[in-house]
Amino acid sequence: MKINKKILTQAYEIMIKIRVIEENIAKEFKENKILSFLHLSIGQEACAVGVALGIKKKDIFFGNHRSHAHYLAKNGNLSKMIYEIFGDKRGCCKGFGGSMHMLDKKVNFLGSVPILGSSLPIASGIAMGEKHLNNKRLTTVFIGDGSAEEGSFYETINLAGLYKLPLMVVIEDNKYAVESDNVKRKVSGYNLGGLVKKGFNTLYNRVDGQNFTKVFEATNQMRRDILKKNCVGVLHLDCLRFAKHSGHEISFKDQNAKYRKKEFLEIQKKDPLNIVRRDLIKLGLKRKHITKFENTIKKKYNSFFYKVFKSIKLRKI
Ligand SMILES: Cc1ncc(C[n+]2csc(CCOP(=O)(O)OP(=O)(O)O)c2C)c(N)n1
Ligand SMILES: [Mg+2]
Repeated sequence: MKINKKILTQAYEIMIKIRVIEENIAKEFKENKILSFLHLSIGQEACAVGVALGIKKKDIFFGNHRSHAHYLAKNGNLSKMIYEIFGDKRGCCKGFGGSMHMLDKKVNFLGSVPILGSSLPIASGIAMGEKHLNNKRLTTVFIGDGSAEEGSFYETINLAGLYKLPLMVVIEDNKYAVESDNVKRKVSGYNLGGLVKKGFNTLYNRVDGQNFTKVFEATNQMRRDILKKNCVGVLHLDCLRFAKHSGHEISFKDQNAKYRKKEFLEIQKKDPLNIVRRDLIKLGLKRKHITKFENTIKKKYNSFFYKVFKSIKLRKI
């Protein structure tokens, strides 16, 4: 499916929603209002939204430790996510899970699992069930580049490939596992695409994860190929996390991120929201209308967040 104004505007709204909600969550984390760890998706919104809009509503999602964007992109219940993060019993997991354990069956978001790599076999099991029920549903599982180094990744694409399961593994490659970069972690010449494509004879595509349109189109194509050819697919998205690995720090100043100082200035130039804005202009939307739209959406989700937040009775430690 080709991109059009309607899809791009919808994507822009969801991406702004994720950004605004996470910025507010970050503010409250700084004030010690959240008892669990916090991994923000800020900077990586185009991956979650591009994949979510590129599949079908009936398809299934699994997330990881950094899944606010996956949950919201799949249209998970926003108030229940906010309640969950703050440990309120009205949360999507009754407040027991927090930021890293979210689930919303109504929208087929079957869970975020923070133990790296562990969602892969769970997602394969679900994909096997779907195949036997002949539901023509795709199961998508998001992992990071660090998690793609876990044995479970290779076991999964082998076994799911053997059983021809309708499974798409999305790798959000932000180049870091905590503060350890790709180069330090891998043998020289490590070629993930080659391993997946040639080594495991698996469908593989690598695109710019900062660009919503590219992610959307690649997802759409991969979904069709997986269901038509009865095979597993790996979608490799190059992306940039603006936030610190864990915690509330988003800006360069706050972050004091020595491990990627030079790179961070470049990162800011690839804001996925700006890329969608630019594409909307290319499709003929007027700048002043886009600005008005942005302000309306920001206001809407800022007030939504604080309405829900104010109703929460925070737990005492
Ligand atoms: C099995 C396991 N080992 C270690 C951790 C601690 N841990 C949480 S996130 C993370 C880094 C993950 O990196 P990556 O998969 O690239 O995802 P990103 O955080 O970059 O999104 C680590 C080591 C964990 N959750 N599970
Ligand atoms: Mg990573």
